This record gives sequence, C-alpha cells and structure tokens, in this order.
Amino acid sequence: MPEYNPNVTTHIITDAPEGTTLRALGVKRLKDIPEHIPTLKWSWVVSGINHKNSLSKEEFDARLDGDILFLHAAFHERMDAGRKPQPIAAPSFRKKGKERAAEQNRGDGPSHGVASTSAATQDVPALFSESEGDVPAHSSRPFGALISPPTSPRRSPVHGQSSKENNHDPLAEFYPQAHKQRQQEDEWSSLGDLDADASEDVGTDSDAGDPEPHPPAPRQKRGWTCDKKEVQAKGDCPNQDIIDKLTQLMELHKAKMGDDDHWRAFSYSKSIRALRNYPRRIKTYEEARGIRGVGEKTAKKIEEILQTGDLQRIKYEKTKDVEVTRLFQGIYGVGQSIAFKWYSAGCRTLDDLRAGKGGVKLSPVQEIGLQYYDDLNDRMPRAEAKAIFELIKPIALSIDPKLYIEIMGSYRRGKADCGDIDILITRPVDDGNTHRGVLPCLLQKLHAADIITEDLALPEDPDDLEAIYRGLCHVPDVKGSKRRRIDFLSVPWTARGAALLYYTGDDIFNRAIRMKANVLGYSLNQKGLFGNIVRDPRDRRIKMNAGVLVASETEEEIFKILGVPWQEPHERVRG
Ligand code: DCP
Ligand code: MG
Repeated sequence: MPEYNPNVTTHIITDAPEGTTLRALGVKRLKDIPEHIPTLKWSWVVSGINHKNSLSKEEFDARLDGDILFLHAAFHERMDAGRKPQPIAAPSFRKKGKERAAEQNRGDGPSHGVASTSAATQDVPALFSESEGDVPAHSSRPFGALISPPTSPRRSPVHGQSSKENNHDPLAEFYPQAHKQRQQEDEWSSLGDLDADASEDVGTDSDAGDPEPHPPAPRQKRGWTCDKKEVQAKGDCPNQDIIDKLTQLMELHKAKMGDDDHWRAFSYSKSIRALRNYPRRIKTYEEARGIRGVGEKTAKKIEEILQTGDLQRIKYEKTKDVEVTRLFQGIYGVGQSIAFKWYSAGCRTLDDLRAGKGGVKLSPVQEIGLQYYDDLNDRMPRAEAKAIFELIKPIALSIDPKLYIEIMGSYRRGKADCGDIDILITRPVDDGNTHRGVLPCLLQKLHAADIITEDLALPEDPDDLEAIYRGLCHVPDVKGSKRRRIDFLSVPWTARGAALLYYTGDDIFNRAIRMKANVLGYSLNQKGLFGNIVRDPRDRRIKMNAGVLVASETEEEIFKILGVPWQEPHERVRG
C-alpha cells in the first residue's frame, strides 16, 4: 500500500528491524499499530504457502484466524496482535505526539531481511489480503457491472465494514483484490522507506530501536504510472552518475545467489527509482537521507560518490563468481542457476564451455547462444531492425496480401536501438479466411532467403492461429552482418489490440496498466481484457482462460475501458 492505513490493512508483514518498520508505516511506536492488525514475519507467509496443501481446513482457517499467528510475530510485544477481533471503528494512526518511542523490545526481532508489505502476486497464493472468507471465490456479478470502471479506482471500502456488510455496493467485491494489487504496486514502485539499508542491516539490527527515525519527506500523491505521459528522460536526471553507480552495485548483487543479495538488489532498485524522480542535484548526505526511499546506508554511499566520484563497495562485490556467472548468463538460454552450475564445475571462460570442461554439456540452443555470443549481446541500430523488417514484410505479403504484419517492442516505441525484432502477424477475417498456416510457410521462405538463420524455439502447433516463434536472423548478402534475435507472434485477428499493447511495452508500463486493470476488476493479458474473472478458491489465482472477454481488438478500446488516456507507443516509456 502506498500509505499504511490501519482501517484497511489486514496484516503487516516485516522482516525488517523495528525502526525501519515504524518508518515504513509512518508511526512512532509499535503501540500505535492497532491490536487487530498482526505484525508478522515473512515466515508466516512462507509457512502458509509451503504447507497449505497439507493443512486441514481447520488448520488453514486457524492460520488465517490468527490462532497461531503469535508463532510468527515480528515483535515480541505484538505477539497477541491479530488475535482479537477488529473494532468497528479502527483507531486513528499517525499520531503526532511528541512522545519519544518507548523502550524497544528488540530481542525477538528478525535477524535479517527487508520488510515487504506483500510479495503476493497473481502467481503467489494470497494468504492475507483476502483471508476474511467473505469474498466470493469467483465472481457472479452481472457483466455490465464491469464495463463502467469506478470513478476512482483507489476508492477504499467503507472503513470498518467488511465487504460482506457492503453487499449493496456492486463494486465491493473488487476491493479485496484492489488492495492486493495496491500492495503489489507498492512493492514495485513505492516501497519508499525500505531501501537497501534494511538488507544491509543483516545481523546488525543497526537501526532497530531508532527512537527518532528521520521524518519521511512529504509523501507525494501517487497515481498510476500508465496514466502519466511525462517521464524523466535518462539524460535529464541531475543525479545520473549516482544512479549509475548504485545500479552497478545492484547488478552485482543480482548476479549473486544469496538471499541477502536478492533483497539488496531489490532494495537498491527502490532507492534508484526514488533518485530518478528527485528533481535536483543532491549536494549532501542530509539531503540524500531526506529523500523518501533513501535510507542511511544508501545516503552514505551517495555521499561517497559525491565526494570521490566512486563507490568502493562495487570493487568489493566484484568477485570472480559474479564475473564468471555474468559472462555465462550472457549466453542465450542460460540463467543464473545454470551459470552457477557451470562455475561449480570449474568453467571460468567461454572457451572452457566450448571445451566441455568439467563435463559441462550445452543444449543446442545454448550452443547457438555461445556461438553468437557477441552478436546477441549487442543491440542493433533501429535502422537495421527496419531493414530486416522491410525484407520480411513483402515476403509475408506474397503469401497473403491481406496479412497484417507489424513490428512491436522497442522498435514501435521508437527506441534508437533494439535488443530484438518483435513481429506481430495476423489477418482480418472479413472474407472468411484466416492466417492459419502462414507462419510455417513464412519461416520456410525466410530460411530460403537466408534472412532467418537459426531456430531457437518453434511453435508447438505451427498451424495454430496463436503461435510464437523465436530465432536468429541477419541482413543477407552483407558481409559480416550480425546475427539478431527475432520473434514472430501470430494471434487471432480479434486479439491484435491486446497483443500490440502487450508486446509494445514497455515492461513497466505493462505492469502498471495490468495492475490498474486488476484493481478495476479486470484481468489484462496479451490475449485481451477480461471481466468476470474466476479465481481458484484454493489459491486465489486467476484461472487461465476464465472470464469474459471485454476488449481485445484495438489498443484504444482497452485504454478507454481502463480509463487510461491514450498514449502513442513512444509515450509508453517507463523503464
Ligand atoms: N513483455 C512483457 N512481459 C514480459 C516480456 C515481454 O510485458 N515478460 C512485453 C514488454 C516488452 C515487449 O513485450 O516491451 C517486448 O519484449 P522484449 O523483451 O522484446 O522487450 P523490448 O522490445 O521492449 O526491448 P528490447 O529492445 O530489449 O527487445
Ligand atoms: Mg524487443
């Protein structure tokens, strides 16, 4: 949640020390958190996820009801929190008294980690946000109720009332899900106070019990990132050098395997986001510390960058395993765990892999990735993507002149360089025909024309109207032309708008618009905008292919229904 509000919060999940948690919530003392809200460690969530299937219904309900919540209490003095029913009117929060924080009882505080208000995503069972049991497992509302979004997607439920008590409100059943999605948004875009410091406090609890946490900077009203057209261009950022150094450090942590590293990387990303939005050149430690999203240790790092132009920690983190696994992960089809496996087998260079050192065996796709390592790690100039597409388009139209073929991805967003070429293929059906069979025919012609050179992933059923192909291509007849990644996505004509929207991105814009759709009670994916979504009663996941298609033919109608102002592809740049 962008802002903690005890009237709607059901659980607080934190592995952070007390001081950090209090800062994140914007309260002075643990006592300021109402007794009906349990403050739990991440272990509670994990215990629910891991054992849910083996729990009896009574055990599961007990877990949700709070009977065993105390086992996972984040703070000793809040062991009983959540075991009492919620009062009708929740107490007010953000007390402004001058009281110093009470003596902190820190003994039981967790020893490591970063707080997370929720890691519950659509793919992770949501144990807390919908645990009241008064939310229907699936929607039975009339379809019409979905078409008109609520005037304010951020409306909260009537305070102190459950959605059951609110049955007269046709939108009430959406609220629990809306809150879950807001938590998600919080995790990705506004986890202000929980920056890298929380993870760097591993084992030290250094800011736990800080009786006078730095006052947070005034909170900005946050809207949906997909609603805004203005984004700060990279070159305009007055703190770009600081962001670059922190990004390097974040990437180093990302490349490592430890849990702490993942948290640190996650946390640095929050600080970096905060810095990107900071309008002035930072001059001092104090100024950095005052930015919401930048904690003490990050502020110290910023001070070091300001004073020396460098960050020693980067050198320290740049250990051999990071270097080697990053090198290996540059091979198409190789992720972190395979890279570590090969590192553990004794491989240190690409030549070691080529030689099969340590018995390492590469898959055919990885072999291709290794062979064209440099090419595939290079972004192509926009003009090259255009040249390749202009070779492909007439060949495609020679198969069927009514074919619709378009480049999506970064090219459509107008980017100067592209990581790959993403091509959409479909066809109007007004004459009773479809594009069935076009993709295999096109691929065969592109191979014959020496435009497509290697296949990486073939569609399961090439004759299906919906198919994805991944391969390599190049500009033929040009000596030394590089191998480039190319994807073909074929979709039914009716789904072209949703596919265009999804594959145009960028990723951050997509995340934001999907979250907004979810909050409005829809589900948005590359196939369309769906209403009447059905959730699996066991884990609350949206059932695949469930729901009623609301829009998919054009991007415009999807924007309109979601209340997102129209944006040209080049205006959808958020990453
Ligand atoms: N996309 C997404 N979620 C994913 C993968 C992709 O939303 N898990 C969307 C957003 C991307 C688009 O698909 O913008 C195309 O994916 P690419 O990986 O090709 O990304 P771009 O084309 O944006 O960038 P690049 O120039 O690196 O290819
Ligand atoms: Mg792309």
